[in-house]
Amino acid sequence: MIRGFIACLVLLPSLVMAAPPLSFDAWRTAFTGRAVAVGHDQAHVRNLLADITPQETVLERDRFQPEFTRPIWQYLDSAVSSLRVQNGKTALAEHADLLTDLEEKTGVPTEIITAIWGLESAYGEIQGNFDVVRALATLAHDGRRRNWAEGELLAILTLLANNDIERENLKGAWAGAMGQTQFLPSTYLQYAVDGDGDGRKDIWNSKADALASTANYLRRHGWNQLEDWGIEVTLPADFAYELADDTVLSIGSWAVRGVTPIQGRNWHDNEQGQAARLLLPAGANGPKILIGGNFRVIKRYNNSTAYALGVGLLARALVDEGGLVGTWPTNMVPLSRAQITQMQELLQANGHDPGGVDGMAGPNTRRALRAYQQRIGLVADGFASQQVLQNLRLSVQTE
Ligand SMILES: [Ca+2]
Repeated sequence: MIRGFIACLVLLPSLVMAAPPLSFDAWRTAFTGRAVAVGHDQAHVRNLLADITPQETVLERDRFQPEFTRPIWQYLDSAVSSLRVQNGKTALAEHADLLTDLEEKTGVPTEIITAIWGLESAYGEIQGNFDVVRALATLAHDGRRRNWAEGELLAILTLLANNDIERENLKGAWAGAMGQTQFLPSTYLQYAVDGDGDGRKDIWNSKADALASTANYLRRHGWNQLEDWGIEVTLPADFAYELADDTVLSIGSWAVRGVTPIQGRNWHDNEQGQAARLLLPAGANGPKILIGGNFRVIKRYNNSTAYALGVGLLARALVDEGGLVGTWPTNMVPLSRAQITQMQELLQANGHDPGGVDGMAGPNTRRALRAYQQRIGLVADGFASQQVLQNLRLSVQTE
């Protein structure tokens, strides 16, 4: 908490400079005009925003940038905690008929639907108590994400006009994710379905609606029932690590390069033609997983590798399939934002483009790291470690 507080203080000068140029009333008037211009009823828009005031808590959450990102193994400890597994097994058993029916209709396994339910809302128990209209109006007025937040408010106007839910039930998380599925309003409009057949799509109060909506979302984003989300593998000692992350190959081609399923099983014939990437969530010293299209589908729910891995591993735990065999390098000290920023600057100085300097080790930074590691003869796993930062610092000093 203290560290977060200091980070906020440090950020304050830039926030003051970025202060919204509009008063809240001026924004409300301008937005009402924009909503009416795209066909919404003026009285409805005015009524929706009549008693709304900005909410400071929402802005604090939006501006919070922790100095340290939690290592993926710590995230997974929480995502696949014994409590979440236990509650998930109970939920899976309790709603077996419903979930089996959804799997037959959509091809999405019962345990994947359940795992997403567990991570999004603790199986419906934690949906968020923010008034979604107020939260989105706050973000729209603030301006940093105005277009996005206004688009979500327009979706809410449509949702209310459709009589899908009462205004007072529009509760969710601080950034507008709603109900047991944690759908944004625009996602709701596109993907929510009526699972229990009562004519309404109530992702807040109806488990049948919520689970059917999640299954529908995954199916519509291309879930392939013939493939697993990921297969843990071992790599040969001389493996070309620069193939990690970006390169898509058939599993047959990975096999030719010595990539082998864990525990010595052979590749199945039906796996050979599947397209897959190699995921190294903690670099060469952590578990290695071939991921296919379904991993990408899970990331459409929440664009985070840790989240998708959490869903996949929780799903396996729910049906007692066991976790990863590879161990996490838990003794590694994660890089701070400041260190990642310095690493990105040093990559630039070495002629490798990290795609901007933002203190976050994203895909472009990992790609630049792999190129740098390959050039100087390190294992090119693209993992942002203290060791590679040290190498970069030395490379500058010696030039
Ligand atoms: Ca319903």
